[in-house]
Amino acid sequence: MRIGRAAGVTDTGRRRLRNEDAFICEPPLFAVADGMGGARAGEVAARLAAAALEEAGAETRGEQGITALIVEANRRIWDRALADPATAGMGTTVTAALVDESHGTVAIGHVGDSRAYLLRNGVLEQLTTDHSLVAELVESGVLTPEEAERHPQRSAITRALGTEPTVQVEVLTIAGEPADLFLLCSDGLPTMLGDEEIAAALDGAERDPAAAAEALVAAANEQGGEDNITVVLFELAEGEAPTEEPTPAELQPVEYSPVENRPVENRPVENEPVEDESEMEAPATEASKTSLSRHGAGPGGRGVALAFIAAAVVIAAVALYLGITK
Ligand SMILES: [Mn+2]
Repeated sequence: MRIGRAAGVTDTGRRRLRNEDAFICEPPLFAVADGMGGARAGEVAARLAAAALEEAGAETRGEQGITALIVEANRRIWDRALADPATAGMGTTVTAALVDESHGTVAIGHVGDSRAYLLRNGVLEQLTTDHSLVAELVESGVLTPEEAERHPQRSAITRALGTEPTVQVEVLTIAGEPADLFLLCSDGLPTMLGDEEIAAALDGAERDPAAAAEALVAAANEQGGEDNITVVLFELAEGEAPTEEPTPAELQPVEYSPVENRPVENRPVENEPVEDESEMEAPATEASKTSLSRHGAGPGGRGVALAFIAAAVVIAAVALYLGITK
């Protein structure tokens, strides 16, 4: 499994003066944060959360990894609020997804009422449960989901990042399937659009994340745009995450071949056996997909030496086979 296309958009909406949402769209990490607090504290909280999450390293994985990131974000916002009275009481939601391409899983962590959805086989499913007053009232049977949507306290959340010294993160893991389309969003989207309208916008954009993100924001604004609107979309795709080790079949070190008329290839010749799982980890950014490889950036010396030996063996075998050795 690998990450396909991805896109993120944030918009102030039509009623708010400022945008207190923030997002991350840096494969394999995706997140939405919806800040709150007086003055500009909401913006500060959301951006602190995003900055903390962006420090995820290649070793950050799974539910434990996403939880650690969110707990650290909470600590930073809490510390800042203590140190700076102008931001006292600030907080933010966060909904983050961390894709593990080698295992084909998506770990999702969340706090507050930003959401994660999954569109699979044409069916849109809400993956997260809001940490909100109305969600709890629906859970306990006091409100119907329809009543919750119109409730005046529908934006009151019961859990936030940065408002307490510790935070309880809710996590879940999805086993990904090819063509899965994940959507992370702040409450400014579902407040304005029902699930059917969200699914329709995704279909209308033919599931292209960039087009779908724009379509969702436009649709939410058409319905009134009462809040900041942020959407992050990413798709999963068939195939392996790009790695730096070519398969033996791809190993054709022709530049040393005595055989003429073979096409020259610039393929990496590194063929070190994979021992360390971390070497399989491919940074899944667009940049890394379009760049040739990380050739030479890894534990290169031994790999290159082994590759040359492998190349010599292949050349000798080819030469013997073709009967052109002296
Ligand atoms: Mn909001």
